[in-house]
Amino acid sequence: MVEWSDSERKTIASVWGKINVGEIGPQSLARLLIVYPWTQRYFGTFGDLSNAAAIQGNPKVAAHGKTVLNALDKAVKNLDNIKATYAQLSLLHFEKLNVDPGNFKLLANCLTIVAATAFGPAFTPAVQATWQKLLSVVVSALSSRYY
Ligand code: HEG
Repeated sequence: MVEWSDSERKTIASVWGKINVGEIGPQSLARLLIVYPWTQRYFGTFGDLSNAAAIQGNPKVAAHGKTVLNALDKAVKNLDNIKATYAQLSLLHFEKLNVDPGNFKLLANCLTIVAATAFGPAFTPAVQATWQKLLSVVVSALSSRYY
């Protein structure tokens, strides 16, 4: 069971309140597909992913990036129950989508870099520590139903 201090809870609420889901989501997914191009294999129906500009301008990438970030809202709202919150989503990624769970970590890295760029100096080491703790709990929950 993950423990959250009052200060971590406050940091998460404050950071999440300032996140623009429509920007951070699309940018993070685009970054994943550009920096780790083998992740493109899961998005065969998304159309043109042939270069960085195509990925960044692809409306399906943008829409799905938003979907992913909206799903993170559930973690923020259920900090004490993240594993159960993502049980079904974990099963879906395993059984139906066949996503290698190592990719969750890669997306978490991209989310951190995009958030750091958006927040600038406000993304202090303490904020980064809490943000990455949240993402590691999410990654672990999304991997938890793989068998
Ligand atoms: Mg996944 C669908 C969330 C990482 C590939 N992803 C979805 C959906 C959600 C979601 C909410 C829609 C589920 C539904 O239709 O019921 N994904 C989600 C989160 C994270 C994540 C929260 C990590 C933080 N996903 C992820 C990664 C990959 C991936 C790393 C592959 C590299 N997701 C994926 C694919 C789909 C979803 C291929 C189906 C997309 C579609 O066909 O529209």
